[in-house]
Amino acid sequence: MAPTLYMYQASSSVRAVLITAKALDLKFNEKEIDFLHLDHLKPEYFQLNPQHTIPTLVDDDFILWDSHAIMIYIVSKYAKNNLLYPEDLKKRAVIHQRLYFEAGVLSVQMRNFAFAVLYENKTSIDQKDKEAIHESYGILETFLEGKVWIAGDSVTIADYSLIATVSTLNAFVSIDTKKYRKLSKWVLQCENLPEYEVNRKGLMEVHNILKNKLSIV
Ligand SMILES: N[C@@H](CCC(=O)N[C@@H](CS)C(=O)NCC(=O)O)C(=O)O
Repeated sequence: MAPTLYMYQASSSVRAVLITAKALDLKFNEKEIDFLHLDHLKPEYFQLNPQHTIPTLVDDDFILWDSHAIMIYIVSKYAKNNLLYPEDLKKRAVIHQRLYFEAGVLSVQMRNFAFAVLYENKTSIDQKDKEAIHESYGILETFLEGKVWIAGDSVTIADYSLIATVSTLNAFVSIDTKKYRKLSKWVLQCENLPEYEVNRKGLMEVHNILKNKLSIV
């Protein structure tokens, strides 16, 4: 039976998992959670995931949340080869470092401004939030030093995780294409991947949701 994914298209964490699944040709039984109406805070969802984050995966009797953990799980279980998540110790270590950067830095920066706009009625992105995002763009630029993709010379789940968030941040705090040439090129490369297609709908959704509240976009 196909695994079930509890999801909300606009979420970058969800989109990272959807891009990975698309690359694996894996179909989910998709269950949309109405995030804006706080369905993720309902008792039924708490029972599934006490941390009440989206996405959550249910594969038979196995329940897993956190996009990074889900991506590693589906790639380990369903990939026909190890290209997206190489077994080589050092390659894998770099992928993990990039995933932790997404989890611990980038997605926190995105959450800071998105929540301020959604729940604190801010109509512009705070200067300090913008500066933090620009600093992250600079760090991502260094990740790409001497590399074609974010963790090496071929596409991995680190690209999928990061592009879902970077594409969202870029819609609100533009990447300076002259300053961050490698990063800009990498974004284009990702956009040209066939699996990137599934990022577009949710990206448009989050853009529309936040754009209506922001006076500057
Ligand atoms: N590290 C988690 C973050 C997931 C996350 O925070 N998702 C947001 C939606 S984009 C969420 O569920 N927020 C609701 C909450 O934290 O209550 C992941 O990668 O899955």
